[in-house]
Amino acid sequence: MDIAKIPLGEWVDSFVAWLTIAWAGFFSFITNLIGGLLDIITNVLSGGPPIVLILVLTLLVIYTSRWPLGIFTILSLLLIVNLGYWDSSIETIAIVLLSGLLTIIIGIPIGIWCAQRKTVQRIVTPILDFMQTMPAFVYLIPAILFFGIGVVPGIIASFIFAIAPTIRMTNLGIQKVPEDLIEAADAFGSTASQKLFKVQLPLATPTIMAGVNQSIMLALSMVVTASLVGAPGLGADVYRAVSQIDVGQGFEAGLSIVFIAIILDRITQNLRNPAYRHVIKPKIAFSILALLVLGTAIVGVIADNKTTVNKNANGIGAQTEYEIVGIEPGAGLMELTNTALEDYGLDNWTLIEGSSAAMVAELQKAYTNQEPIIITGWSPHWMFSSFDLKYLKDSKGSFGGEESIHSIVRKGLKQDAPGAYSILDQFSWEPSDMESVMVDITDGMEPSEAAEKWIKAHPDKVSEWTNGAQSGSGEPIKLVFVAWDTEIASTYVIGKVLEQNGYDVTLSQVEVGPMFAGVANGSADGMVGAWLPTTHAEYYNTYKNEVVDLGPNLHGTKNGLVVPEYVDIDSIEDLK
Ligand code: PBE
Repeated sequence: MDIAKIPLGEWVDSFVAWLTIAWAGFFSFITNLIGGLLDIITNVLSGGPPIVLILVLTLLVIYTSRWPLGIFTILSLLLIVNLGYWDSSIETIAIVLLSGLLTIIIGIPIGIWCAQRKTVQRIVTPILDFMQTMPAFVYLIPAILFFGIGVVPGIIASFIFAIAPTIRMTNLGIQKVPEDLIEAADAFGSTASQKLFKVQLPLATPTIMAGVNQSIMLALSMVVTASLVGAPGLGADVYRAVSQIDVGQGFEAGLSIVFIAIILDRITQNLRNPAYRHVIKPKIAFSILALLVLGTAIVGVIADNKTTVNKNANGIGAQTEYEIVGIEPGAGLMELTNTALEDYGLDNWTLIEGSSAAMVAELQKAYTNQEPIIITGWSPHWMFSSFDLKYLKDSKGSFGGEESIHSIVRKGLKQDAPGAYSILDQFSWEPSDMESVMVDITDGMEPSEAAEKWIKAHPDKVSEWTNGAQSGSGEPIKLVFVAWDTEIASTYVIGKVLEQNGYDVTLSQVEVGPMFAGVANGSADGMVGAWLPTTHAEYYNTYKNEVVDLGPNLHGTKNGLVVPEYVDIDSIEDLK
């Protein structure tokens, strides 16, 4: 069949590009609004010492769901504090509460509208189906472009993913109100709004609350996904654990999520019919809670205003909100940046965890608007040829000096596939080679095409790598890599070369820790992305006895903090 591919992806790209520019004002309004609301919620939750919130939550659980669950609540929350996940938990609860609040504010009215108008329901239902089945990851991509990286795109994506049950259940609840009650209301001459607020909504409340409960649980299930674009909290802890293959941390953070899920689930399930409503009237109990929340919020806002006055409003810190845009939590560069923050005494700065792709998107966005931004950067990288950028001077040498990238293979590869082993061993090229592949990929070429193009243009180099290597006869070779632009380029090139020499090559994209661990335990045959001696020192030291280090395939890399030329600071010291 020779029908040209429908450029659906390109259409979506240009639509999103147009939205990003045309609606920039709207998006930054939403970003500030959601960011501001989240700050308030976080301040309320962390207003006092942890024990205060623990007691309040415990009382709330006892009141709504009886004392046995109260005991569970206090014990599980104390365990979270003990394990050191309290701050992350607060961040997570705040994110979930805010997403929940948004689904209520927006979802219930839409649900009511659906119940009242069949046409609306007919339009909304397929949209909801679409929103729920489209993998939630996909929302993250435009969300980064619209709302930048950090917590806001995470909240928006969670909200889109979570809103459906609230809308559906509101609609259902209202439609299920018995016909005779509606007729009676009509017979007494009630207006439409009297009917809605006095008959339909009260009768539908249990169903609506079931929807809200589900929405909140869905929002909680999004926390790990949201951390890929920089949302903090327990989700980020889990992501970091995966990235560094830290089983213990993964379990602890995961367990904390489970505890929070149970607590939030029970509270929202029983909110309407508290177990001890006969002891204390719900009105009184919830008024006390509301006063407490309001009081803390007001005190928090006042205290917040006082502290911001002290900050230098025009400095680079204030302009970037003291945020450095980072990459994958397990990357060596992240570790180096944390060391640098310590070395230079920059403890009021936050390093945002996310991914290389999210970092580049954020850079692109800031660059277009000529806004100040600080990123964690490395070379070789195409971003230096696409944008005017500079490294911040690192007088204390926290980022180490020039490094090399090593090829590392599993033990036993030499015996099993000697040809592949010697090709990987002889693989070596220059930063400029790597850059030309990277540039083609960023310009829209498929990585495998770009690799092929480079191989065709550099037959002498390639023949040095394959020199004397015996050809394979279809043996499988599995290379692992992390989705850094550098490693995408090198892995595809060497993968193609191995393929052309008779091997059946699979490339598999993983996180940093798994890349090393995979080669060490033999589930992968090799990788060409170990930055040494500094960047990946920790992983290298953990696994060096279980792998074969074939030495450098490229010299002259660099890591550091990077800003656009138009940002007028020159060294890391200037961040003080
Ligand atoms: N990097 C690129 C990696 C190594 C390759 C600098 C992002 C890291 O920090 O681990």
